[in-house]
Amino acid sequence: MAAVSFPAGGPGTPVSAWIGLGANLGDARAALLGALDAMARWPGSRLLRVSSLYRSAPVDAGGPDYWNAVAELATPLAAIDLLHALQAIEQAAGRERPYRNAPRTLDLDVLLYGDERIDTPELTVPHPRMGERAFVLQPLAEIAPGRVEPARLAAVQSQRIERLGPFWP
Ligand code: PH2
Ligand code: MG
Ligand code: MG
Repeated sequence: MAAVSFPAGGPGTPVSAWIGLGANLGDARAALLGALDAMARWPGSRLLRVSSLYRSAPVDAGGPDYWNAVAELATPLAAIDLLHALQAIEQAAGRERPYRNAPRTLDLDVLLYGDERIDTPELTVPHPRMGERAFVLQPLAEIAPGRVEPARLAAVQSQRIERLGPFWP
């Protein structure tokens, strides 16, 4: 049976989820802002913190530089419902998936969901590659330093990333 992912307090209890935002096609900054705006409007959910906006070199991917950020969302959604709601925002932003790690108008990843570990065919949390990516670790460390091991951050220092400054609200 598929693992369920209700927060520790039971269904409907808000849990802090950390969402990775990225885009490198079209107006990436506008796409990230639009996604934050959409999440902030979900009934019962609240954006608690949003990192600065970062510009980063593509990692394991081609195409133009990415715009990246990380947001902390308090949400009553179960993890799988959160994933589906994020996918709906990606779709509305014109997301296409021609091949793995293709340039994209918008990518929204569940990085962390409280302290839960989730391993299903559709969703793995913590995000399996987040520990190797400066474009995740640096913005995450900015808003949730306790969730990033300093050694991990040090290990990705060679990846090019530039902090552009605050962009939300
Ligand atoms: N996302 C990827 C692959 N590579 N590189 C950067 N800099 N930023 C991303 O958001 C990113 C990436 C797959 O989701
Ligand atoms: Mg991604
Ligand atoms: Mg994704």
